[in-house]
Amino acid sequence: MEKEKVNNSRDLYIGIGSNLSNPILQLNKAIKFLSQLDKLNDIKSSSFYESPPMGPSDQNNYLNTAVMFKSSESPEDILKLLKDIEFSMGRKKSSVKWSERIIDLDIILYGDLTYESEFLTIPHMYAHERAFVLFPILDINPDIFIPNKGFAKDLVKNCLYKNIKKIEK
Ligand code: PH2
Ligand code: MG
Ligand code: MG
Repeated sequence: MEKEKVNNSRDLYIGIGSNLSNPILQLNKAIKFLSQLDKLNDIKSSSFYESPPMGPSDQNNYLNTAVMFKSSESPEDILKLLKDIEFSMGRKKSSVKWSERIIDLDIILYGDLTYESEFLTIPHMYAHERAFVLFPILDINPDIFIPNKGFAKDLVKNCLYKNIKKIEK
């Protein structure tokens, strides 16, 4: 049983974003929460990046980062864990698409898995076209491949929202 679990483990990449209440603090807090989930393996994290908001422009710039750790949980269980962390960090529901948020935790990639349900699509539906997702995951793994899309290092050349800069953590 235990052996099966180990064999099933995949590299889980989570994208993290915030544009409210001291985003540097919020990203660090989210990384800490995620590190606590990952009891066995080291969590890898990327640099922090600042970019203008995609979506309504009457909101602050975003900070984005990504983490990677090995997991063998089901996609839906991971989604639930992420939602729980978002809730405990004070994320409020909004009816406005792409509105400001204290924390956003998205499953970007889960090894070579492709998964689709009513609630969740893996790889993340738009990861391949967003600089604020691609730059962080490339920091962690320059050879990262997005199933059905291509190598992130190639995708980043033609992606959207390229007005992005690395910042000090
Ligand atoms: N996330 C959004 C909406 N807009 N803009 C940037 N720059 N970075 C984000 O992570 C982001 C966004 C909703 O998830
Ligand atoms: Mg998001
Ligand atoms: Mg989200």
